[in-house]
Amino acid sequence: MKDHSYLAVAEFLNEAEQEKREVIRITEDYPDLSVEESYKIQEELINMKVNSGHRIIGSKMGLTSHAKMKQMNVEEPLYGYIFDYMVVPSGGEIHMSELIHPKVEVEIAFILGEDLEGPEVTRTQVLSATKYVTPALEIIDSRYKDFKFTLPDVIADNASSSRVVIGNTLTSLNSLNIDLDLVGATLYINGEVKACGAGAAVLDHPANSVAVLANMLARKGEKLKAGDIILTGGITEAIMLSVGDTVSGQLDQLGDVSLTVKE
Ligand code: OOG
Ligand code: MG
Repeated sequence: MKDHSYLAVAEFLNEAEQEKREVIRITEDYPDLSVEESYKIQEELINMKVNSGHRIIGSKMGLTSHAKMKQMNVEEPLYGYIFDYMVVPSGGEIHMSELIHPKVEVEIAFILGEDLEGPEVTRTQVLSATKYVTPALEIIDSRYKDFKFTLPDVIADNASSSRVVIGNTLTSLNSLNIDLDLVGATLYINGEVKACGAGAAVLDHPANSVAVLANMLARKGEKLKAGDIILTGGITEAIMLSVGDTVSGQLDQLGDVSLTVKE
């Protein structure tokens, strides 16, 4: 792909999000698109959002659990960015009319108290730099037709990021009685259990996900900063949402997080 095409592809994906319309995969037109090139498209997309007045509040890892990798048929983790306009308060609403074909995931989010700079960040360093952990629901809304993509497609599309609900309870790690890999997570929709798992599903321990992120960001000279919110990735497969759904994510010792789907 030629350098000037990165911007054009980023514009195409940004418009798809704004117009709430699914589009064909970019690898249909660029079958040789590499992971490195797809992050360049993502960078253009992120700059475009920043230039239009949106603020980055954190980042996310995706495809960090086998359940997610299997569901999406992609075997490698990726990262993306979370913006202020994506945040919904716990107990709040998302609107189907603003989205394409949203799915929900239950995740463990980290809030950093110190910067983390790769390339050799370890799980132990992540844990000592972490101020709080909190339950989160991530609403992913791939801009691609039928929610189908390859790794470069989904990287360019800012890892399907769409909405994020952060729990109201912030827990410091030293007040937990169990390690985060043993934290059970259950996703309820309309009172029914739709998926469940444990923190260990995420790269053996959710803190590993933050370490991998810090180390990936180091490749382009970026670091994770104190105050950043980091979503570590869906513990279970993602579940399709419909108008009228009430969603609740419950995590051992971390508390609950919920949302309602409106028209
Ligand atoms: C890509 C984003 C995956 C996660 O938590 O694994 C993700 C997708 O499945 O659309 O956010
Ligand atoms: Mg996710």
